[in-house]
Amino acid sequence: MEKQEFPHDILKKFRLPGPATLPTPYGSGLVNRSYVFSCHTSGRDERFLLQEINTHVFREPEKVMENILTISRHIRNRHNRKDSGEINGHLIPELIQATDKNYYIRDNNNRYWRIYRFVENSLVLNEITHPGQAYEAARMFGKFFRELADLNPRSMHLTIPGFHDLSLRFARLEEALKRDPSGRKTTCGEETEKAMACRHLEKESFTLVHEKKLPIRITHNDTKINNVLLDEHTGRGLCVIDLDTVMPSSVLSDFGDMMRTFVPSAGEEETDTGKIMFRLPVFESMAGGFLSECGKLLTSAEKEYLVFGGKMMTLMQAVRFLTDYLNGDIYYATERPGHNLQRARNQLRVLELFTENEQVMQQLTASML
Ligand code: GN1
Ligand code: MG
Repeated sequence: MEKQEFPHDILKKFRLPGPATLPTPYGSGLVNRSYVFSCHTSGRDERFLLQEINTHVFREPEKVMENILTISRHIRNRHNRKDSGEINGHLIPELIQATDKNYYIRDNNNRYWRIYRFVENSLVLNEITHPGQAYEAARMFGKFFRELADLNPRSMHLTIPGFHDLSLRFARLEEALKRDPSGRKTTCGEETEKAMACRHLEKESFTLVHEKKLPIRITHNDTKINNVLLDEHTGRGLCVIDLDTVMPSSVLSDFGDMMRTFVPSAGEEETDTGKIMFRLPVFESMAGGFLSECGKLLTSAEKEYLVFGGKMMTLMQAVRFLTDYLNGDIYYATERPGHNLQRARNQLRVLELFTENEQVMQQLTASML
């Protein structure tokens, strides 16, 4: 992402409660850019999160915002009906309305902005250090999944077509290898070979989709550990964030991305693959937390393929990082040469660990259902 100057007048286009401070960069997302600022109102400061939507990734930002509003309204209506005060009433963060009544603005340079109310007293983890965190975080994603289970997937836009389609991701990798636009193909032979050796997973996932074995649900599609907020004092789940990719997919997307980011002892930025260990207790807590909320809802095929989902999502992420490396780092934010290749290596190692430990995970999930 190229650096652009920050437009100072955009805050005026939102219905904020008072004069705002200058937004400063915040967070570590690989796609959107975020800033935090505060407003002074009734003798205290309230914080907000300003985000610029990456329109290179989200080609139709209006549809992304429509999806977020659809699920926000659905969740709010459900809560009003049941009067469930759980999780302090907010499972997802609150959007601030713009003066034109939309919940985003488009500035003069065609850049899209939105503002969320900041979730205070919250903690973002980049890595799980304790199984209890895995339980709580996964419970939140399970709750999110359950809350959306009675909303028609057809009411949602497919904002990134083929987002979790492993066949499409492999096709893009092959295209990048063929074009080799940055002349890097010879530097990633081993990683390419490793990824290609796992293509049986692609065939399996193709069959799953093709034979419609798994129901289409509304899923989060980015259930990384740092996309859930925990209460900084109690450690209880507070809020699910990063709702841009909420769209129709299968449960494999959400269970799989949790498994990919929760279970390894080191995160996707770890450069020393020797430090990545498989953590069964974390897997157990994660699966327990997720299933405690939505286990009853899942079909037997969904349950059977949960662990496969973890392998599929990890391979997909390896393929995506590798493809971006070959393409010259145009999708993911990178900080150094070879960054995406290192990430791909990391993910390939995680996949190896998952394959080695597949049976025990499968037994564990079966015993929970
Ligand atoms: C991106 O925006 P962020 O950093 O949460 C990506 C995910 C990947 C993830 C890898 C829209 O998520 O799909 O899993 O990076 N989001 C998009 O860390 O491509
Ligand atoms: Mg994201």
